[in-house]
Amino acid sequence: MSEPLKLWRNARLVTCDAAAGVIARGALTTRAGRIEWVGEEAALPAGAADEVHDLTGAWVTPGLIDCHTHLVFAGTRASEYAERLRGRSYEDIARAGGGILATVRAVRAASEEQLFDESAPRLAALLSEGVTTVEIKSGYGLSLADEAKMLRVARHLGRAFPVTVRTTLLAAHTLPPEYRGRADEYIEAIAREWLPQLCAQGLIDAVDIFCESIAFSVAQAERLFAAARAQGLPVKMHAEQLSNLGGTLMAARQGALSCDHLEYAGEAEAAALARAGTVAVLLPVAFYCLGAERQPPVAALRAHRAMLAIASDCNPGSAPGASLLTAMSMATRLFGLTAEEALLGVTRHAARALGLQGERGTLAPGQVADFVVWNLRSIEELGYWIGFNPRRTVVRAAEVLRWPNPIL
Ligand code: DI6
Ligand code: FE
Repeated sequence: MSEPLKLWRNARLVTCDAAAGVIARGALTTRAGRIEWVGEEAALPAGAADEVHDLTGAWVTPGLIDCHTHLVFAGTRASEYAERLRGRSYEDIARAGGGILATVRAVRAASEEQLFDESAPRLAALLSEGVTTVEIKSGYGLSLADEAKMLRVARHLGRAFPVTVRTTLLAAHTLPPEYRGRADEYIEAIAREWLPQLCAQGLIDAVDIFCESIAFSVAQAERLFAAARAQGLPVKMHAEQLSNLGGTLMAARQGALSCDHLEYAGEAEAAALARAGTVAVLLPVAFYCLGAERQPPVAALRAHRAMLAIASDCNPGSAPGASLLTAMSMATRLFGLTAEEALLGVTRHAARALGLQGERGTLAPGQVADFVVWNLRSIEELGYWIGFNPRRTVVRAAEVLRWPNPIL
């Protein structure tokens, strides 16, 4: 028996395909979890649907994509936040053995089950806002066993929740204490041993590195990227967050999927990202919580037509939060993005940042049928509400998720 044809009618579709692509009186059909047809309801192809959903004229967007999170972690770093409020810097705390290494100690001490239980509510919070795809990085294990543990938890979350999880190996997040003074050897261990083993276990979809004076150099990133390429894995970079080391220019040259943060990037980086089709991922929650002053070069990125994405960066240090809608609001208010840029930043461009543009991020025939029905009067309201959730219905692979969902 062939799969049922579902008709979703009476919708204001924001396809995010060409520009934002609004179809005021739209409809779409789905079959076997994919979109078959999208357009004006008046132009609907003839033929009876097996199931009809009247969306009552509501706004519909692609399922949201959070393309940069560190949401698997244990414990909190609220005491560091309090120290930063008193004036201590993020770098100073990191150099004194706190920061990322504080979370590494907590993650190493946690069982796989504890890690899952602590991380699940953060994922649930994102899902409740209409996130249907989320990237989750490792990077708080910093040993082969503990990185594998984090990645297994990420995969497990993807099976336990109605969401698509893409995992990223961020073993090169900071130097673990066992390798003090031996950063090149650490990168070599990841490149030669960890990457091939974790890849063979099906635990990684991409490779990331924190390129920064308190983390790793451009040359070390280049070495790691070569190893990723040898495994057929795409790369991305935490680049130019606290200073300009030149990571973005190298990553763009190597065709990275994305460069993320970018507060210290400038005109040259904007041009390089645009030329390479590397997505500029903006993380305004980290900017906000660090009390950062320097802004990513949004005007230059726009002028060069670089693709902009927005993500939550959910992590215990610089971005303690699990709200992509809040990140959208911050990207508009703090960084000056337009409502349309913000929407594309969590749909089409976020999909690109994960290499998923052929599957997700737009409402178009052939794409996975992940979409959100919103309680909104205008689509600008998406980057407008803070701490208020206008989600009505989430449809994942053409199935309606029921709320209250027992696992959300
Ligand atoms: N930049 C960030 O903002 C996060 N990682 C990174 O490289 C912060 C991670 C943390 O402080 O735990
Ligand atoms: Fe990050």
